[in-house]
Amino acid sequence: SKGLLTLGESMGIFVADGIGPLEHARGFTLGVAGAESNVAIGVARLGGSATWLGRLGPDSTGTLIEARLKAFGVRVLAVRDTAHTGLMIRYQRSGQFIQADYHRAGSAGSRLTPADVPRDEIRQAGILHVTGITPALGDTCRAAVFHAVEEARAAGVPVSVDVNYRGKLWSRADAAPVLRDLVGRADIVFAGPDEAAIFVDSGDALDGLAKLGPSEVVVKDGARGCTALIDGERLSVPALPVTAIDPVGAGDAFVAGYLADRLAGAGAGERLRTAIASGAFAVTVPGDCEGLPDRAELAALTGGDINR
Ligand code: KDG
Repeated sequence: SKGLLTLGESMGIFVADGIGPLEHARGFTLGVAGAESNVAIGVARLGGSATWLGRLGPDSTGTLIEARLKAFGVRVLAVRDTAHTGLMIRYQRSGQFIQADYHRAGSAGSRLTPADVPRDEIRQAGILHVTGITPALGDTCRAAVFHAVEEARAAGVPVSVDVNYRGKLWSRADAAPVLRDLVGRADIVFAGPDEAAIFVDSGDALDGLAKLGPSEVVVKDGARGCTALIDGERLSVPALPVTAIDPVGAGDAFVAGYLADRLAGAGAGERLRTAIASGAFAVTVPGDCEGLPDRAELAALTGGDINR
C-alpha cells in the first residue's frame, strides 16, 4: 500500500539525563530530533511505510540520523550537504518544564531546496506530510515545502500539515500569513489550540481552520485529548491516563497514529483513537521518538495493561 512521504530537518539531540538545571547535568543521551522524522518513525512503527527526505551534513551526526531512521524502518532520501547537521540540547528543569536550545542556523537541513524533492516520490506517495517548522528555516526551505505541497495537490495526493509553531524560529506575526497559506493548501491539518489562534480569527479553532479549506481538522490538546472536524463530522476523544515523563514528541506521535490509520483505510473515529494512544505512549518515555509504539503495544495500552 502507499506510504507517507515527509520532508524537513532532522537533528542530533543531546538530552540531559535526569531532571534539573543544565549546569548540573552529568550525562546526555544522544538521539534524533525532528518533528517530521518523528512522524515517519511513528508511522513505520505502526506498520505503515514511511519515507523521510531532507539534507544531512557530512558529519557523524548525519550518519547517526540516517542509521537510526533506517533502524526504525524509515526509508531515507538524504541529500548530503557540506554544512553541519543541526543539533539540539534539551534538559528538563522540572518534570513538565522543558528547555531546548537549537544549534541549527546554517545547518544542512536548513538548505533544503525545491530541486531536492523528486516529483516521482510525491506522485507515488499515499500522503505528503509537512510541518510549519520547515518554512521557518529559510527561504529555500519554505519554497521546498510549498513546491512539494503543490506537486502533491496536482497529483491528487492528500496533503497533511502539522502547524507546529516554533517561537524560537520566527515571530507570530511573521508566521501567521505563511501558516495560513500552508493550511489553506492542506487536506488534513493538525494544530494545538494556541497555534490555531496565531492565524485563525477568534472563535472556534476547528471551524476557523476548516474555513481555510482542509476537510480534516484535528486540534490536539494534550492531556485534554483531541477534537476534530472530519468531513463535516465533529468528534472528540479524551486522552488516556498515563504517567507523563516527557511530553516532547507526543504531538508527532499523535499525528503518526492518525496518518498510519488513514493510510490503512481506517475510519475517522479509529484514526483519532490510535492518535490518542500513540501520543500517550510517547509521553511515557524520555526522548523525542524513542517511545513510539508498535501495534501490539497500542493494543496493550488501550486494553489497560500498561502502567497508568
Ligand atoms: O516535535 C518535537 C520537535 O520539536 C523536536 O523533535 C525538534 O523538530 C524539532 C523542532 O524543530 O523543534
